[in-house]
Amino acid sequence: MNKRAEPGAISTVDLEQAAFWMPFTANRQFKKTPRLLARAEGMYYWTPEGRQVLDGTSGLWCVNAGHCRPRIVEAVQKQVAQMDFAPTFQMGHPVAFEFAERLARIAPGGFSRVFFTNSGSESADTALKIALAYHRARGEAQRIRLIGRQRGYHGVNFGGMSVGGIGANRKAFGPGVAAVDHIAHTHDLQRNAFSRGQPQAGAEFADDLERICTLHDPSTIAAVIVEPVAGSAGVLVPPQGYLQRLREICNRHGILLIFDEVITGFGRLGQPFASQRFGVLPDLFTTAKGMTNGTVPMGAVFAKDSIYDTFMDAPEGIELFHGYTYSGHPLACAAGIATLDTYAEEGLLTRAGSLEKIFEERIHSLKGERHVVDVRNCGLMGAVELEPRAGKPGARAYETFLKVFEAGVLVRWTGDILAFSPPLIVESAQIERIFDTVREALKTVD
Ligand code: PXG
Ligand code: PLP
Repeated sequence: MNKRAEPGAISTVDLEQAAFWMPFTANRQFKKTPRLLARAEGMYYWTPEGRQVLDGTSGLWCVNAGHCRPRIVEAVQKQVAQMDFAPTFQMGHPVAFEFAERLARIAPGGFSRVFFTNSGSESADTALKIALAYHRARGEAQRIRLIGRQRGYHGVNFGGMSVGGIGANRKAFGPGVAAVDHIAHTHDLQRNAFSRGQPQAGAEFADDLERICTLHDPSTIAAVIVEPVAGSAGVLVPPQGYLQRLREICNRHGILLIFDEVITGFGRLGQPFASQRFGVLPDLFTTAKGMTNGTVPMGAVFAKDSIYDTFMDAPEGIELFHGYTYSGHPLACAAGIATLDTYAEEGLLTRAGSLEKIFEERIHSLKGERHVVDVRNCGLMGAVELEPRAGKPGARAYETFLKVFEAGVLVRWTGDILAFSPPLIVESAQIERIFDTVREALKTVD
């Protein structure tokens, strides 16, 4: 930006020349008609002009306890003044050890090891690398194939992009990592439109993994990575029995199952993790986002004890040649501990369970509104899918998103889908307001 303005008072002229190359954004379009957020507290944002906006998306699926929670703010302030940074390669600091212990305590039994990263993307790449190195450590170095799922999102780094299944995120970037394949997604509007919670039909989508096993020889497959509920692709809830079946097939062939819990982790589905809600345990799972309530970037991979133990069975020395400068960053760990305290004090890791029925009633009340071809929900995650406008995919939902924002509610737009994931502190009147605002907007969108 050429001119320095007061914070929050950036003019449109400045923005059109802005240095900030924005992520996943139509830069030129945005910079002509920007939407800025300048302040946040609890369930709300405020624009630089002081307009209040109800947060229906937890920022970007991450601010699970609501914004600027005092305990977290204070913990970060205190930590930055005490020790800004310390290495975790061949050195350590107490707050990283403490946070890992606290995380292991809320994880499913048998997941007592935590590897720190700085984002969901890094968590995905870390989990894939642990899976490959694990098989190698056990003398199965031929297991090199990584299997993702159509419409999956595992971040934007090379590994996660490669197992990801959203075409637009891949097509500009070449072939990605070698030896990757994808199983079918589970979205089936014909059989499952307007399902409440887990759809009834479709456990057999898991059998697509058998097809891949036949194609490649299962003894060459290292891991399968899926989101328990797909988020980015528009809240695709697993059909009843699907995850169980995927687990069985992985067991049969010695394939590791990785759950990507970057969105589903930390209470989104009414339990700390989706594996606990669905009663299906993976071998590794990835997290980020809600781990620090979005305040300081951080992610983690949780490993089953037997996986960690396999690495520790090797001769003494560095067991895993992997890590980030900022793995276990003190500010992030301090934010994370205070986040877990806030979750515990307010019962937020299970609160989605008690709100789920209200959320389900309100979101499904949009059935029958113009353009709505599906409504789906699980925990405090939901989506409304619109009929695409002929020849203009995504345009109708984008216009709806803009109108909803103008009416003071932030929701998430992705293709022809609007997605909802409010902070877990949301009250029922606010849930009502989110969906009433969408209903009004839909009345005015062609
Ligand atoms: N895995 C999953 C399942 C995710 O949802 C990532 C990995 C990557 O995390 P990072 O922290 O590297 O962004 C994610 C992130 C959207 C949207 O439009 C979703 C995400 C991020 C940004 C936007 O729904 N998910
Ligand atoms: N590139 C260079 C030149 C580096 O020295 C490092 C880390 O030392 C990295 C990339 C990786 O950075 P990070 O550890 O923050 O992921």
